[in-house]
Amino acid sequence: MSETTNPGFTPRIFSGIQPSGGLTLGNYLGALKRFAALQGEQSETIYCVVDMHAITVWQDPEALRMRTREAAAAFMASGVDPAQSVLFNQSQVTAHAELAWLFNTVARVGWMYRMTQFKDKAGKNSENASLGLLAYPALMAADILAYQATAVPVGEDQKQHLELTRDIATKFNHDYGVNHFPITEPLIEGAATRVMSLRDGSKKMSKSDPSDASRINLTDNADAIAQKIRKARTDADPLPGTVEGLRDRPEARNLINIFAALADESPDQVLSRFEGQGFGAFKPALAEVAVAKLSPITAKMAEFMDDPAEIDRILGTGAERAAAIATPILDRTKDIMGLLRSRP
Ligand code: AQP
Repeated sequence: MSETTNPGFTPRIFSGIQPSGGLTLGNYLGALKRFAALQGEQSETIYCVVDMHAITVWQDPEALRMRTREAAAAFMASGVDPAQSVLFNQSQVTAHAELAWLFNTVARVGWMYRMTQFKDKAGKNSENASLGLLAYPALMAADILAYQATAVPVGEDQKQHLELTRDIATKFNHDYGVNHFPITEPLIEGAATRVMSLRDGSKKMSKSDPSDASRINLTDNADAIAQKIRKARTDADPLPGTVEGLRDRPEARNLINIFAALADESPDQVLSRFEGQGFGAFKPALAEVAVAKLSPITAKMAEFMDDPAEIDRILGTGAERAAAIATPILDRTKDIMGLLRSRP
């Protein structure tokens, strides 16, 4: 797909996750699970713990370092192999910040104010939000375009930011009369591209939601997973036979989608098995499949976390490899823009 959309560009996949809290089932199904699946296909895969995005909202420094390692552990426990993919944390490759500045001069202020994530996170007091929170999508565009990535696997919530990345690439190419940046394709696939909160079917499951009961963390043990699913908000009706019957039942639809994504089935296949049954029967089955899929990941994450020095080494080596790809692309961007480079 990316070859036809972006002729002349090496097929390359980039994606990242913020270490702004412990990772959730939403991060797993919307992103991590697919990162591993995309390895070894025709494209190069580059995966990043985006710690500079996390600091757009205040983070405790020691906790941020620990969560950066924990996110890297989650990537590897989900099947990302640092020998096959480039795995690193964003702040170790300075090209991201430099390119983000260049993109701050290309992107328009109005584009940033339209981003729903900014509106949600800044809330009513947006004047008091960090400037970084507003400019976040320019850094995200830099993350992607520093590698001239042709495709980005993400959850549904990141679609608007991806469109802005495409707008920045288009405007840059147009303003400077070049074909320097590809028009990156979003890869939003699977039954659970938008996992919702277990407490409110209209809100996405999020690592920074104040309610721990709203999400399943990748570090939760089997009892915690089963308890959160037992307490998940639902309705009193039995399950229908097809997804059309879930149209006005967001909480029920969410649990069916989660089951389908975990079991690698379609939502209709899941419903055909549970048609006519209530949540008293469905929830224990969901808890079982969730524990079966997530427990091995949780256990592997803990093993990686037993050796933080090794995680640091892997991220450092990954950063070297990432910088080797990004630096020439950044240099060429500076040349195109007329920024003098004469440092030996
Ligand atoms: N609920 C979700 N369903 C499907 N995919 C999701 N992703 C996040 N939440 C869900 C996907 O995970 C990747 C990494 O996201 P992120 O951590 O960079 O930022 P986010 O989307 O803002 O995630 P959170 O958990 O909501 O973080 P906080 O609470 O810090 O804002 C992305 O591909 C995203 O689509």
